Amino acid sequence: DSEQRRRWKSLNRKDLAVYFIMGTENCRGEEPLKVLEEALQAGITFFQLREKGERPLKGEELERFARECQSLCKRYHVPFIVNDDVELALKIDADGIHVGQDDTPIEEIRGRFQNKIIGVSVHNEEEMAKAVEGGADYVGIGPIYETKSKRDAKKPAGVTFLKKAREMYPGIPIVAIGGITPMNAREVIEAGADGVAVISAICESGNRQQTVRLLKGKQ
Ligand code: TZP
Ligand code: MG
Repeated sequence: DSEQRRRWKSLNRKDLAVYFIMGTENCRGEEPLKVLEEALQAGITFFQLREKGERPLKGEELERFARECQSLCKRYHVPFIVNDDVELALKIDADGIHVGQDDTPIEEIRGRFQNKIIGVSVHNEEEMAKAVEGGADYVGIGPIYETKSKRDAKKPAGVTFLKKAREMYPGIPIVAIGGITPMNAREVIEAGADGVAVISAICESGNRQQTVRLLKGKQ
């Protein structure tokens, strides 16, 4: 419907080109804010704070860190999205929230995120339909390839469902995730993704400028 279309329009599909996801556990001893700033300088177009793992920041510490990430993102005009944590996202006025299938259902959050971006992870047609009908602004599809960054990740799915999702929903912004690197980014874009969501490709890169450039499909 028209309301749906307006929301899709407000999120520019190009904005998803290089969607960086990070939490303190992904930075392997490097200063997380330095990793984020280098990624921003390199030209990431979207950022999601995903604080997980054995010793995640919590409470005030998490809030302080989230606000620091947020102000860096603001400086570079990059949307700042919070993974899972609805209350944190609202408290600090993040640009949006990303939820998986085991998180708060979209119907429960839509009303509280009227003017914010809602992303949903989907793995099949049924989840996709629910997300789109529920008002998701974009969907994440994956893991496409083998990933070591998500403990409970499903088996790599390849691009089959991604292609199908693009055919079924020509207008919805789609980001592909899971094991994406400069070597295989082209395959997922050709399959219909608007962009690539990565953790390790950027966190573990020795040259973030070059990695981001390559993820954008440039030489
Ligand atoms: N969801 C599906 S795969 C994944 C998430 C959060 C991890 C992606 O990390 P990487 O290092 O880019 O494979
Ligand atoms: Mg989740």
